[in-house]
Amino acid sequence: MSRAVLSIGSNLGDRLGYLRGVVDGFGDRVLAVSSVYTTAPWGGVDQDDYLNAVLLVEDPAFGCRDWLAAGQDLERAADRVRTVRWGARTLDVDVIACADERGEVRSDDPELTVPHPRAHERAFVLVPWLEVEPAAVLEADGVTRALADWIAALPADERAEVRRTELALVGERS
Ligand code: A4P
Ligand code: MG
Repeated sequence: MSRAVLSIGSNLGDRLGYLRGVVDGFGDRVLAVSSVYTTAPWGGVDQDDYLNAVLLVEDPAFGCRDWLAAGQDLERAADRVRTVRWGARTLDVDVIACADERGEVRSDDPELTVPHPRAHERAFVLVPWLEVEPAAVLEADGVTRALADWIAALPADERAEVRRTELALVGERS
């Protein structure tokens, strides 16, 4: 059994369609889906704005690595081509945090590092995550803080560049 927080993002092609493909792909495993946010690119590469969202997912038969593998399958299905680190992509699925029967998993394995080492610096992860799990906490560099406190610690302009949209990944789709 495991339960994970997934960050999904797209800034190339049918951005909304790729994000919906993740929700459809995970199907019954999806516990909660945030709003869709339009976000300025993070990481210093000149590229178009992203659409980002966060999913909470759970599966009785999955371990944490299964979320990474399933996310990578969905990235491939979205014709993702790996080029520049932090550069434009049709779909990115990142495992932000994962818990199994024994509790929160911590791993510094380069194949799957959880909690995600840069999540606490990324308003495009924290803001949608807060929406679906307001009581969540995140550990980074040995410090555990509530999501709202990590968000408050970010530069105001980075918070302002994460804007909620009326686009929906589930339910009524326009
Ligand atoms: N990997 C290790 N830990 C994890 C994890 N927790 N989740 C490994 C996902 N993957 C993890 O990833 C490289 C390797 O990371 C994989 O082999 C995996 O085993 P990748 O997806 O191949 O490469 P990448 O995504 O280009 O690099 P990276 O460092 O994962 O980039 P990020 O951190 O995903 O950043 N700006 C906005 N506004 N919105 C975005 O969504 N995304 C990025 C990508 C940059 N800027 C962005 C956004
Ligand atoms: Mg990635």
